[in-house]
Amino acid sequence: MRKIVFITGATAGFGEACAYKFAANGYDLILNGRRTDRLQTLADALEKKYNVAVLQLPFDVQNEKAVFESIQNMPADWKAIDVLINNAGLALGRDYFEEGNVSDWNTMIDTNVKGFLYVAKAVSQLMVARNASSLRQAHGPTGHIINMGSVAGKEVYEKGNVYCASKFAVNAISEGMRIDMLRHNIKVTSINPGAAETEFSVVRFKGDEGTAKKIYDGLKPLTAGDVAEVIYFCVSLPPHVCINDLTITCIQQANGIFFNRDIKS
Ligand code: NDP
Ligand code: 8X3
Repeated sequence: MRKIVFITGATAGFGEACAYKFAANGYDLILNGRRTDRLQTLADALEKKYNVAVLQLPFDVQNEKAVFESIQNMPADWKAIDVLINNAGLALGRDYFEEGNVSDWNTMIDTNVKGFLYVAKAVSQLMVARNASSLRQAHGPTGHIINMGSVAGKEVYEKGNVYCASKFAVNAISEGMRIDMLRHNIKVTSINPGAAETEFSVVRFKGDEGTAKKIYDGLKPLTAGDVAEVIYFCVSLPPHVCINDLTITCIQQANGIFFNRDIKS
């Protein structure tokens, strides 16, 4: 039976690693991001290597109209989405609150909270519509939504203020979705990674690669592949089992605040 995964933020980091992991396991893929050149390169590579079908769906998750229109206008045979990986997001800046940049705050809230909500709503509506089919119900859950949280959504750290708030919001929305999706037989899993070396810190520090690298000083951080493995594990469990909330860090990180940077593991 055909399986479809929809991944936002697939042009880098966790999203790209998930695209490879799910393609390797036979999923057809709907891939989103803003950088269309990267989407094209990724789609070509996945189609060639794994013989899967890829639908490129470029949009900015901040653009409400683009999100809803793009998802509603997908070809009908792509609307039977099994898994949503609601991953697109970013941090911008790491400043004391009173020195924070309001434009950075707006972008983080518009992307990590509002964009995240638009995608979750548009895709969950499609999953709920499928739930009306008794044929699908006979095959177990009618959808699995993976929301990308963070350790930053579990504890607030110094200079994390608004980014942490956006991930606390993801956490609260995941809890709410999980309750409201119960009656639709849809799983909701919140994944909360700690430090992982992707493009995340380069974006956060606006291209300052030196500062971005310092974040991982003395650490062997998570890789995007580590996170993709865990996400795939959550999705591949039996139909009646749901991991609701999962925090994953490297061995040198206890939570959003405490690290042991002395050991090179
Ligand atoms: P990357 O910067 O490597 O990737 C971010 C992805 O999000 C890119 O594909 C980017 O694509 C996409 N994206 C960003 N803004 C938008 C937008 N407005 N519309 C559509 N796509 C967008 O970071 P990560 O892979 O590390 O981060 C992915 C998620 O994981 C984020 O939500 C982040 O907050 C979270 N996270 C990251 C951790 C880390 O330490 N790396 C730890 C915990 C959570 P494009 O630019 O092409 O649009
Ligand atoms: C990304 C992890 O610790 O930089 O969400 O906030 S952290």
